[in-house]
Amino acid sequence: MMYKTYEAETLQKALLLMDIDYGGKAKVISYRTIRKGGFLGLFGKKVTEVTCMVPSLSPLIRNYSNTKVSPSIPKSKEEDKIELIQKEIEGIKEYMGGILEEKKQIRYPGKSGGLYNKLIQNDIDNDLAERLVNRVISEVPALQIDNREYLKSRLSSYISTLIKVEGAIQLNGTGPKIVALVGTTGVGKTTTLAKLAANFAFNEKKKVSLITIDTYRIAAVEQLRTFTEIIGVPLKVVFDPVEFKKAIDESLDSDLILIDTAGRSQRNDMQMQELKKYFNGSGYNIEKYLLLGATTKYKDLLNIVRNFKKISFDKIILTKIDETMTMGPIISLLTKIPQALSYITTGQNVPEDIKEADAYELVESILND
Ligand SMILES: Nc1nc2c(ncn2[C@@H]2O[C@H](COP(=O)(O)OP(=O)(O)OP(=O)(O)O)[C@@H](O)[C@H]2O)c(=O)[nH]1
Ligand SMILES: [Mg+2]
Repeated sequence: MMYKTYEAETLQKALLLMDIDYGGKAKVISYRTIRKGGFLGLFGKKVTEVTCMVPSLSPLIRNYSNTKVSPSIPKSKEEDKIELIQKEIEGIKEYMGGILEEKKQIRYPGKSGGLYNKLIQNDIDNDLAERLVNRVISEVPALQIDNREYLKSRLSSYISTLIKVEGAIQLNGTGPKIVALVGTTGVGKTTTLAKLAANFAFNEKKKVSLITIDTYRIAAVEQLRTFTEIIGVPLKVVFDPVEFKKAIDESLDSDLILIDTAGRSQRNDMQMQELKKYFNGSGYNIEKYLLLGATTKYKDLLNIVRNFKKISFDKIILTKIDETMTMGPIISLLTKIPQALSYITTGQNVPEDIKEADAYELVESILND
């Protein structure tokens, strides 16, 4: 017998992972829910850790498990058949890949086919990838068509002209800057707000005030209250648009007023109207930052943006880039909208996991080998 630990967002998922590997042969010894990342135990991601006792070699170990199969276990007929089918599928894939490759070589001369592939591998929208590569081909001198570095630099500067990237929140100098974070549930609004508050208060030595209109979950409000007490920043919790306006009125001596909002489902029109009432009813000029998760699919990003247009957001913050390898979906989106990307969040740690967006870095992340 050996001990093994499984980690997942929920107990159910952790048990499922265990079951996939050991199919009922494992015995749970203990489990606990912990927070990873965050700030002094606040804002971290909840994960469940299950420790179990497992047989030293499981008869149920499958190919998709990370555990290695011992070569000494004899294969059954079924396993032989599966192996044969897998080999056939691999053969078909290779054949189809060859045909596609040949087609692309014809469509994209020289090294431009390779760059097109790179864009597609990084989940750049197909139409956009074609448009970008065709544009590069049309402008590149014939002698340079086999020069990958040259093509790459042309492509990189072309993409950079299509996307808008701006740096940090610009304070007004006179009077407070008012910034609200909006977005779908769980995208990272409160965590990002905490990062911004701590950075402006400590690094920039600015007077920061926080207002939250997310009063749906008591635990979330309490977490924010504890955080603001630790960093010495005032927090106002408001329940309606009248209180909201009053809270801003009372914070006008701040350099920066940060507003946390409740997660909005991208399909719920009522929630969007409610948010609008708060913002428009206040009479103040509020800069609205829409948070988008880096792991969100391109189509979903388009839908979220379409819905949040109703509150006419001003800028984008991209969250959780540490959870994905590809920046294609967000770059594709940024070529389609007028709003600029301002920050990128890179993890759960408050306040360090946030940085100003950089167009060059963003484009390089999809073109680099
Ligand atoms: N990996 C990673 N996790 C993050 C990042 N930002 C936030 N999170 C995690 O995402 C989860 C949700 O974050 P919140 O800040 O509560 O999200 P929210 O948008 O305020 O959620 P609601 O208020 O419920 O709508 C938490 O577990 C955070 O630790 C990030 O940049 N990377
Ligand atoms: Mg929140």
